[in-house]
Amino acid sequence: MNSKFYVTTPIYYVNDKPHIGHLYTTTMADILARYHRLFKEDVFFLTGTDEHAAKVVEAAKERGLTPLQWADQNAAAFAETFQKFFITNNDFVRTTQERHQKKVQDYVAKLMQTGDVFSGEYEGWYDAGQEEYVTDNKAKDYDYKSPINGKPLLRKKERNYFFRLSKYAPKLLELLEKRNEFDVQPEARRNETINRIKEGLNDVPISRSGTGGWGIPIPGDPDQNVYVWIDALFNYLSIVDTPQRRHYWPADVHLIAKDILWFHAVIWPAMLLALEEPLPRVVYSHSFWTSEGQKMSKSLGNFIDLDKIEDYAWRFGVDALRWFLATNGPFETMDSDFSENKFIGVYNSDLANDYGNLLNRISGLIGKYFNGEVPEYDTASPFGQVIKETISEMVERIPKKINNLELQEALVEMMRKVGLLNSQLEFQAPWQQMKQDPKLAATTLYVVAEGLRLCTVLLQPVMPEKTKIVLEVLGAAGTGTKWGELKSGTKLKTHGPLFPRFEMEKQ
Ligand code: ME8
Repeated sequence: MNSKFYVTTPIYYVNDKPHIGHLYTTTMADILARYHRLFKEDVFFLTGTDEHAAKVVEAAKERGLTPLQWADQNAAAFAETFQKFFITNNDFVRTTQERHQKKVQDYVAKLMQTGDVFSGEYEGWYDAGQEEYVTDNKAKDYDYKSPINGKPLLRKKERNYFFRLSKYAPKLLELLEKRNEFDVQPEARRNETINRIKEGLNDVPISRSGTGGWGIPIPGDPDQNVYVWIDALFNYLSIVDTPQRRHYWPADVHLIAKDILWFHAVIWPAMLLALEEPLPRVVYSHSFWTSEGQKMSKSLGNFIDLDKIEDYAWRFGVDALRWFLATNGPFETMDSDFSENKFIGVYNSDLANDYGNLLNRISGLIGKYFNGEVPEYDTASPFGQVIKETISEMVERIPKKINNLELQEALVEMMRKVGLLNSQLEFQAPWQQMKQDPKLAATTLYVVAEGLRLCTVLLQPVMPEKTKIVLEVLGAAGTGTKWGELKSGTKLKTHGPLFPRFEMEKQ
């Protein structure tokens, strides 16, 4: 078997339906998974829902439902949304599933045995909305209010089980310096993590009491439940901790956003060290979408919720939305703004004018001058050789970029090549060449069509639906990444406009 690739997304809270942020991380993970499948790797892609939060109990109560009924509805909304957006996850974990709960109890029991989990008492400032204690210094900075929802922080004292996080600080620092076993990316997030560890790590509570039975009981102490964050982090391991799937561990990429860096870059690897498990190779933490220039918020009315996402997909197609998210999203350390104008701009320039138009022109010209059949190609043609070289170089570079998680750069490069093919077509002007040298015109059209095919093969992970159409038009379904797989003599299929230009007036 080829090498394996295991990619995860955060598991999302089920207190509400999915929004653009959830779809974004999951789409990026899907694109990575699809690339690794294209490169013939054994891929496992996991997403799912985090269900034992106290806010699920509250939201369910407001609606007269049990927590599980409410979780069922929203978990289904996540799963259905992901299907609609062509997400190819191999499994969907729900933390209320028995397969997960049992494993979590095993892991906690093991840590109790080794002494890395111990019983104690904790007092501190608690942010109930985030289900998180904040340090005394932070609480003061926040003026004893939640930075997320503005509600007062609670002074809370509880008997808890603690995880001996402090013990693992030196090892974590060493690993983060070495970067060959475990890494946090991008660089700015790694530095942030290192600085935070250097400030000193306290042992952390990993259980809660008084959750009304909603959660996973601590083994041997049913009054206490496993803290929802610890429960959730374990999903990455629990779901592959079976004889058939064990080989996928450790994860190759945990894709998350910056809001949950602490848990993934510090707590999680320390727990894995305590369990004597190998660590994930990379925790990749992207930034945030804002909307129409502001932080997304329901009260501001700029929240990109499921209805809005579906509206975009309906007007422009799922592939167009995937393309926009993938190329204009906050994958690096800067936040990105989602605005309708920007979306339409990207749609028209990349998809209508560049990609869709190239297919139109190629099929139109081959239709007009070569009876719709892919013409013969003179391999000695200098123009052909130049195009072959640039496209082949791109084909070689893309897997490296994908492996290095330079996803946006890879996609931008592909679309630039599509642009180059368009301008070369214009420059070569096969409609003129036809008059003097039809063989030259044939080569021009073959070479540009083959370039389009190769770009399309590599664009499949981002736009699975439209690229399928393009490959079918070119009679090249199932072809690979070698130059020359487009067969002369193939009859092109007819097609409608791939991405019709969107005129603002049409709205
Ligand atoms: O934190 N821009 O779940 P969650 C980009 N259950 N991505 C965004 C975003 C935005 N504006 N808003 C959310 C939790 N996200 C826990 C995780 S994992 C063991 C437990 C995405 O429903 C991003 O991936 O609040 C972020 O990390 C995640 O949704 C948080 O989802």
